[in-house]
Amino acid sequence: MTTPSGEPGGVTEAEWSAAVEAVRGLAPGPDGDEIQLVCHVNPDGDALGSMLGFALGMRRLGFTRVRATFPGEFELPVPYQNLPGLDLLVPQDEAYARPAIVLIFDVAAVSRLGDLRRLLAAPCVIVLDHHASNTRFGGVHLVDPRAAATSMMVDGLLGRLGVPLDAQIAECLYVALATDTGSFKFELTTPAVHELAARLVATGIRPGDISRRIFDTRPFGAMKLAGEVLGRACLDPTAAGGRGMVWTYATLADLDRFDQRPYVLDALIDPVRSVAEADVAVLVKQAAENEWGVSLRSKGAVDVSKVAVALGGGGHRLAAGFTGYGTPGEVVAQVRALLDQSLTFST
Ligand SMILES: [Mn+2]
Repeated sequence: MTTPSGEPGGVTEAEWSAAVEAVRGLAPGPDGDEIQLVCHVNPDGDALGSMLGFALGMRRLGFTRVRATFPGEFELPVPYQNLPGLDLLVPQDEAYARPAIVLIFDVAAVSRLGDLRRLLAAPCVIVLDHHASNTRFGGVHLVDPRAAATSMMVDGLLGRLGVPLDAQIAECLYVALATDTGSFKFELTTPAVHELAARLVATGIRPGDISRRIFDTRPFGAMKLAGEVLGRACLDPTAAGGRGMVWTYATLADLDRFDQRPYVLDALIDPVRSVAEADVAVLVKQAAENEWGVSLRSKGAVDVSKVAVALGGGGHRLAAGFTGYGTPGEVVAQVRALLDQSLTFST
């Protein structure tokens, strides 16, 4: 048996069986067990797509008491406002009080659950994730750091539960897979990723329409905002032992000036990380006064998950994040100080 990454290891057969048996032990129907799904704060395409795809799968199995939620303000980025299964999504204060089972999607650490960490008291907690920094909280761990997206773990579990992929489930899982692989460009884009994508597309979903909606549609103001944020980028060629770092920042005042929501900033890490003169790219996004959400990317010389974990966050070797405090300059200085210690090879 292989894992979703297509290689042996990762998730054991005992863990898959524990998850399957936990779900099969639940009572379906309108008087059945309450099933609570949760993903991380500020949910991205993988978190939402994986969670909603699984929620729809549970409905197909006859479970009617299924709710999905995430911590914090109940606001979805515009590109995800057409996902199938959104009727199963509720604000965090409408999550079940005492669900029989909790399934957690794309969450590497309890800090990403906010007030919903109370759900960890449920009798059964299953964690589906692919972050190398996963702290192995919860009861059953379907965690494979070599999987490109949490949606691959969802596909593995739905398959073992006998749920066929239909177009609605497939659209959710495709959005998850396409966003976490950067449209099938990142290093974990394995044969298993394309094999799953092939099965998803075979259900009749339209990848062109989905990609246009998710990746290639933004308000005019978002484009103008991007111009300003990219225009103030700084290049530090001596950082990371001479491999270089490029960084920029965006404030809440920037968002206000162009009347934009925070999600429009997420895509800006891509032009920043394309800079040839820098291995490391940093995007510092204001969350509150003196509080910043920091995105880190590496081309390979630096393990940015080490930097993120050292600063209280997490992620993957080439893509990670953390919450920073102070001014953008102070936050970037903290990153810079850790970069030399996080080089993955030296020349
Ligand atoms: Mn993910």
